[in-house]
Amino acid sequence: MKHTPHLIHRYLRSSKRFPHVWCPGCGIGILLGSLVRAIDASDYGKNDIMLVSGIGCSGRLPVYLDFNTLHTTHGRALTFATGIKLAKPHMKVIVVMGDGDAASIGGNHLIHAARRNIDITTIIVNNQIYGMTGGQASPTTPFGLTTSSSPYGHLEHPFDISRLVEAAGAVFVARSTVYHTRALDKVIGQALNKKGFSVVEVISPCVTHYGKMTGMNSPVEMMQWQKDNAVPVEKAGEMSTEELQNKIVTGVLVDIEKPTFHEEHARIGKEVG
Ligand SMILES: Cc1ncc(C[n+]2csc(CCOP(=O)(O)OP(=O)(O)O)c2C)c(N)n1
Ligand code: SF4
Repeated sequence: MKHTPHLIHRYLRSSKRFPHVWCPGCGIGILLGSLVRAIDASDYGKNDIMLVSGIGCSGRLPVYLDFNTLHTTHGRALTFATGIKLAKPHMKVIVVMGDGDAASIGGNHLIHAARRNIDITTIIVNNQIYGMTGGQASPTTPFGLTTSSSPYGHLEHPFDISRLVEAAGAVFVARSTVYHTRALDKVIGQALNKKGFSVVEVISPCVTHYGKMTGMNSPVEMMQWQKDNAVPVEKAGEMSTEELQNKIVTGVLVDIEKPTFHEEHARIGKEVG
């Protein structure tokens, strides 16, 4: 790690933006720590980074971090980020979204950014619920769960976000929980160093809504749930579909090479002059 002043002073807008809005026991602050450590360990300086978010509890994250930041509209973070990357290709563009932001209203942008293989690192904070607006079902909410918007049980089946972006063409896909913090630091670092569309799905506890609705009434219980149910991808390969029910498969799920949008664009530019 570089010899820098303490990370809090170096990367947080401590004097301007705190106290933060997150509930006690929320996982988003742990992710913030992982992101800062991964950036600090990388070759990117503060001014190389453009951090973009939409709206939601997770969307608040760039508000607290002292990079070039943009807090955009719900579901549209990737569209702003794509524009920034096209205008400033030298910048490291990082997007942070909630599962609703990324896979519901922003789902179309997510799959097309992956298909396009634009060089953006996307962090999706999957707490399996709409946190900010009071616990409505999202595209990752389990079937049958009672939520604010499904008082008789959720009628829809959830997306597997990592598999969705893999199918759409992302070149790097990893999943971690916030409980496994060191592993999370590592996969974020790997995603930052990957050229092309990289995604880290972060399983994060929303204690206030998801915890309440699933009967996990404390941050400790939610952390225990992550600890007990995470299965490294290598081990998952030896398990049956039944054994993997309700498990969280973690680690690097996809790591492939493919030309990025910019590389193809530059190639055509040379060819046509
Ligand atoms: C266009 C638009 N539609 C709806 C909303 C209301 N809204 C704000 S945040 C949010 C969902 C938040 O859930 P998620 O994206 O999963 O993030 P979390 O709060 O759980 O981190 C919604 C529906 C909005 N702000 N803008
Ligand atoms: S509502 Fe949920 S996701 Fe939002 S800050 Fe509170 S615990 Fe975190």
